[in-house]
Amino acid sequence: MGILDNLRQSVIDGDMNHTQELVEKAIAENVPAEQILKEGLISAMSEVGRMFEAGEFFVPEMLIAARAMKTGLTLLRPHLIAANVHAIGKVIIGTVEGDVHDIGKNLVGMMLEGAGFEVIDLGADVPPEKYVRAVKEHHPDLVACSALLTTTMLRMKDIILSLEEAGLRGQVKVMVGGAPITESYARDIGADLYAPDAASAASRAKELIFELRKS
Ligand code: B1M
Repeated sequence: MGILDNLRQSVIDGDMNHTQELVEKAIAENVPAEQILKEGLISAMSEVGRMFEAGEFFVPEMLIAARAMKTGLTLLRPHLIAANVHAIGKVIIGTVEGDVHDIGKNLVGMMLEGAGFEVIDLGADVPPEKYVRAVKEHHPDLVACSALLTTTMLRMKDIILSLEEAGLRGQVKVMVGGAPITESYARDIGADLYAPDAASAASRAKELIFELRKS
């Protein structure tokens, strides 16, 4: 097996130390940063997403793999910047106001990073004005909102309304998710995208971005 196959497997196995060693080795051997990203880290996370959807992986395994991926990405990031490698899109993510649950949101953020997105994490308990400010500052392609409570899921609609009021709604797509959210709720509040879990959040966001780039 080549170094990138080993790297891919170490991320799938969630072996942070080995991932770190292999990224360092690949950089030292002058493997292009973009190739390390695509064939090592992104390829691993898309396999992790597939395994999760197939019921072969559960949340803990996915979290551990995502952490290994993040370690590798942190080491690789300066080399990607130096090589002028761009992310496939930019996402602002947060858990809505009044809600402190952030484990699912963090996992969604990590899977999006693993799919090649730049992710700006606003944290938890994020009021609509903070999303609006972040959209003005960072110009993302996607605003991703997570909610875990039936009481706080209502705040998602406020975020969409605030983006409309600020004249920003046409510039960004909105993705919503979290345990109480359904496809029909997402449609009712005017969101563009819904995903039931972190793996599909990454794959659906990627599909949407490719559709947008085509049109
Ligand atoms: Co809370 N809590 N909690 N809690 N808590 C739930 C959500 C609850 C279902 C437990 C229960 O009663 N059975 C219940 C909600 C009931 C309801 O509204 N229907 C509940 C409650 C009531 C509360 C409090 C009100 C309790 C109290 O104080 N009386 C309180 C609220 C605090 C607040 O937010 N203001 C509270 C507090 C907490 C803790 C702080 C103790 C802790 C959170 C710690 C943290 O996140 N840092 C906590 C926890 C851990 C849970 C449970 C046990 C686990 C949540 C979790 O992390 N799951 C939860 C019960 C449960 O879910 N079994 C519960 C793992 C995580 C990976 O899954 O977040 O669902 P999840 O994310 C998934 C998908 O939903 C999806 O992808 C993820 C991974 O595949 N997803 C997205 C999530 N966001 C997405 C965004 C997307 C797309 C997909 O696109 C943008």
